[in-house]
Amino acid sequence: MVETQPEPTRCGYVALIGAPNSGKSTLLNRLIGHKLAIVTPKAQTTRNRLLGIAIESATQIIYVDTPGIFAPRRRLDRAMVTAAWSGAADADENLLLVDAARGIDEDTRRLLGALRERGRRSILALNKIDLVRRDRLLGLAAALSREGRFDPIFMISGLQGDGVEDVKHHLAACLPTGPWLFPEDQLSDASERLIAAEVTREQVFLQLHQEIPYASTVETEQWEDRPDGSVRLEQVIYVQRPGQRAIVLGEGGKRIKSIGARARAELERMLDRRVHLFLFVKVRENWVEV
Ligand SMILES: Nc1nc2c(ncn2[C@@H]2O[C@H](COP(=O)(O)OP(=O)(O)OP(=O)(O)O)[C@@H](O)[C@H]2O)c(=O)[nH]1
Ligand SMILES: [Mg+2]
Repeated sequence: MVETQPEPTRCGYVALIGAPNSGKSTLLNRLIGHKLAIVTPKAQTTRNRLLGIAIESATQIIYVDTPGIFAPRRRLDRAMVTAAWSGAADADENLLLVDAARGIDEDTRRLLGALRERGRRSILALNKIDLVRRDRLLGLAAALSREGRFDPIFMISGLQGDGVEDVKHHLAACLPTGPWLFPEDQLSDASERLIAAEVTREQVFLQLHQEIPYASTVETEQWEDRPDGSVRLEQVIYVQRPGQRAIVLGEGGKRIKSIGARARAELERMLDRRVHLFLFVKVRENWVEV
């Protein structure tokens, strides 16, 4: 009789790093198979580290979505860059995303320099391949190989899913053996309250422009599970100045209604239950600088 040994479990952290807007949060959602992280066409959408946890055969893969790494100016920016680098330093593997349509821009160049200084090997994913021709991809992969230690190199579309399974299989095989660190059914370290606030912040990013998205934060202040199965949420959108409050409200409250309607629809989809959403806009000066 042959006794089969169960496959040893594996577990590890994989930091998604890259320039702002390179597609880290889109890829995180694709890897997890759920919408966890908010995604917008604007740079610097992600502000904090967010874990997305997935099981791939015997491996628990803990992905770390990070804010895009860029040259910090304001204090909030510096905190975001610190969050991004600390995510990368603690991780077992770094997965560098490069927007293949944009190529090696200034942000990516700075990031390549910083990775070289740290002397770390990274996995490279050329992302958004749905937007570029194959010959250009090969040229870009060759150029990046000269700039750092990348192994292996994947060509993916986080949005459409191409190549993402290959990334998962690679990670499942290469993370260290060891026990799983989170319960099997846990998807994230973020609370439902935080994710709900992020959904509203996503709408602020999508529906408002110029400085408003960067001058806003959203907090879920009340979360009430109702006996009929629905949930009642009160959230506050904090801005820095009274003029910004007026813009978020919009003429006759039109803008805030539209933000609330979209956020509510998205929350109902994510939570799979009815949502009553109450939004308030308050001025909290200088939150960026505290
Ligand atoms: N065409 C295409 N667009 C993509 C792909 N991945 C992401 N995007 C788009 O790129 C934009 C930025 O995506 P995000 O996932 O928010 O990028 P990010 O790297 O998390 O950005 P920050 O959090 O701001 O650093 C969004 O408009 C996405 O829809 C892709 O594979 N193909
Ligand atoms: Mg992001």
